[in-house]
Amino acid sequence: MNTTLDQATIEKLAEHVENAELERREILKITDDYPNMTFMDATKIQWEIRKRKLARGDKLVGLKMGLTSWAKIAQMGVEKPCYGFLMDYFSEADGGKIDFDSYIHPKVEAEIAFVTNKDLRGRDLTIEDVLDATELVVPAVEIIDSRYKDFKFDLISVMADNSSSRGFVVGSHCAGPRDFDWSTLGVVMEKNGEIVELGAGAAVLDHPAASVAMLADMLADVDEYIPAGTFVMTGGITAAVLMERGDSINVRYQGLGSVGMKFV
Ligand code: OOG
Ligand code: MG
Repeated sequence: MNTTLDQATIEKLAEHVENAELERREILKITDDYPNMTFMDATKIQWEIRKRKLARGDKLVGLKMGLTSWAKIAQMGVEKPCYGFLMDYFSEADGGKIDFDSYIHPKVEAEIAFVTNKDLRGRDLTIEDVLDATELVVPAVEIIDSRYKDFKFDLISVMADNSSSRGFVVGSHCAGPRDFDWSTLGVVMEKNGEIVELGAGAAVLDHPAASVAMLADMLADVDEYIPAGTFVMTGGITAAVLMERGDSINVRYQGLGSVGMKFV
C-alpha cells in the first residue's frame, strides 16, 4: 500500500493527534491539511502514537475494530472498517462512575469482545478459525472520544486517531466461544432508564468473529498479527450514543448480564 508522508511528518502528526487526546481538546481532521495522505500513512501515524504511549510506560491491553456495523458505517459516513489499540488507562469499572471531564465528547457503543488463546495471523481466517482460537467472550461497552471536532472525520483521519479509542468497560460475565450463537445474541442499550438502541451480534459483519478475522487481515498489511492472549473488541453493534454529564448507561446482553456506568 502506498504512502505519501515522510517519517518526520508522520511523527509530527502523531504528536499533534495524541496531544489532543492527552489535553482533551478537539482538532480538525488531519486530511484537511494533508488531502493526499493514504490509509497506510494513517496506519503509520496510529502505530507511532502507540509507540509514544509505550515509551511513556503505558501498557497495551487490547485491540479493537471500529466501523464494522452498517449502523456505524451509516452514522459516520465512511466506507470500511478501521482498527485501534487499547491502553491500560482506557479501562473503566463496570457499574462505576466515570469522570465526564476526562473525555472530550464521549459516546458509548455496545460490543462483544473476544479473548484469544492462539496467535491469529494472515488473510484467510474463517469464523471457525477465530472460535478455535478463542478462550472466552465477554460483553463490553466502548467509550469512543474522537479528537475531531463534532466527530467529523473520514476513514483516513479516524484511523490516524486510533479509531477514536479512549475508554472501555468489560462486563463481569463471560462465556466459552461456542456457548452462544454470537450472531443472534441480542443487546439492549438503555440511557437513563429508556431504551435508545438495540441490536444483535450479526450487525457486526454478520458475525462478531468475522471482525476478529478482518483485524488479522488488516494487521497483515503491516506484517503484524493478533498474539495469543489478546482482548479484541469487535465493534459497535448499534450506533454510538452521545453522553452528557449525569447520564447513566446500562446495556443488557442476552444471557450475559449487563454492563453499566454513570458519567459524573
Ligand atoms: C470510530 C470508531 C468506531 C466502532 O465500534 O464502530 C468504533 C468512531 O465512530 O468514532 O469504535
Ligand atoms: Mg467501538
